[in-house]
Amino acid sequence: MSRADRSVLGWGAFAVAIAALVLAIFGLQDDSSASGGESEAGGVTEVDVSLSEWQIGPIMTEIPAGEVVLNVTNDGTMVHNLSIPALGVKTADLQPGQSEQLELGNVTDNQYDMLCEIAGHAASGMTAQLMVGSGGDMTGAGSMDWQEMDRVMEDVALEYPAKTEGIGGKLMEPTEVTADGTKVFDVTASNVQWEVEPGKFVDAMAYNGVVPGPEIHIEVGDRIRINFKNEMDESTDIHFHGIRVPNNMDGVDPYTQAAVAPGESFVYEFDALEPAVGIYHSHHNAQEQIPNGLFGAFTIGEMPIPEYLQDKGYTKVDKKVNMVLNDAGTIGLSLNGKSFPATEPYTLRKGEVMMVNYFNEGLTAHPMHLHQPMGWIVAKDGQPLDFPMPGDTINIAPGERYTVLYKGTDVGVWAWHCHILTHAESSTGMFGMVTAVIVTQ
Ligand SMILES: [Cu+2]
Repeated sequence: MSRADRSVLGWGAFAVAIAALVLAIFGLQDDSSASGGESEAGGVTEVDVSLSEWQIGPIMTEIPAGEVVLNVTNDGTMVHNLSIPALGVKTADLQPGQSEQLELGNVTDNQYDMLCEIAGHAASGMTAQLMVGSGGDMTGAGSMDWQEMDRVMEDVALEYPAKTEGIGGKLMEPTEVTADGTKVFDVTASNVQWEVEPGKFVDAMAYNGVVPGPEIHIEVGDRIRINFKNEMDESTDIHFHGIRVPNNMDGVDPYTQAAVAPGESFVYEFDALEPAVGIYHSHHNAQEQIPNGLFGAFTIGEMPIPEYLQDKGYTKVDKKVNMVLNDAGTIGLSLNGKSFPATEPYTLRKGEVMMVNYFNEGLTAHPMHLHQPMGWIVAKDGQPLDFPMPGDTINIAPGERYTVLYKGTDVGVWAWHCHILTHAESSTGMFGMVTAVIVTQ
């Protein structure tokens, strides 16, 4: 978004509008921080902890310093565990219905993070805090009164849109178009420090240094060559998800090619046969490499506007947005590699149409909700729909792509967020998968 766009409302009005949003969504707070199932016997504090999809309850527990035992039960339907990294303790992987007593020993004043270590579960909401002794007074929401909570929330909201280093997903220009018309792109995977939210740099893996990797866009009939280089400290490869390619270009080592070892290169080359809304990503140690940043939009041609919507005034696309969802790895809950308040706002004038390609590169589904305007799904996984389907909340599973049209209708700053609330808003304000669409006159 340009500075000119940002000045449309002015920073002051923008901040006020966002602060109003905070209040509007305030009613969604849960009260699961209430402590329960905690007892002291013979100087040992016992706390009941319940694991389920996707939470650890209670989300916050305040206890005195001293000997602590957690009675951990898996009340969910999947395997979970409970880990407190700062104390170096962890239960076994518990089957549904199974329990374990976790002895923490003599615990001193502090605030301890608890989480499920099964891949993706913490990012999906399985985190909680143990506030021991005066540790509860350090930053804990549990000790906040409502005025303090409002103030903390407003502080975060006023930071939006916060500036961070690095913007991913911009359109990539070919480095060369050869005499026979082949479009050549250079893609390099490397380990980078990526600023997910203000001041929070994480160890990420990135294509051409950014998360998401730059968008590759070509037309049907184009021939593409990708000179891929691996500068990371582990092997990788590229799979073209949702793109029709010959089998030996499918990027599934060791079947369709050898893994691209650190320092090595591989050339992907194929013809664009069909329109597509796809994504290029790793297919090697993917549960880490993809959530840590190895993904980028890959689009071929254009998705058409169905006649039904053309009759309703959706005559052309004024703005195109790729929205890549993520929830795991070092990057965590994010939209296009950034967490609120560092997510990018989008502007539309009344009557303008925005085409959004949603991509989910995370480990769990995300129901993306734009307060207004209503969305119309015009393509699923790059296949155009003859008749669009409405959706103010659109559930996008891992690997899925939805192409959605939104037309600026009512002026305002409209929140745009994942509706799994543990991905969007807590007692310390909005975070993670939250941004906004600003509709102006
Ligand atoms: Cu979500």
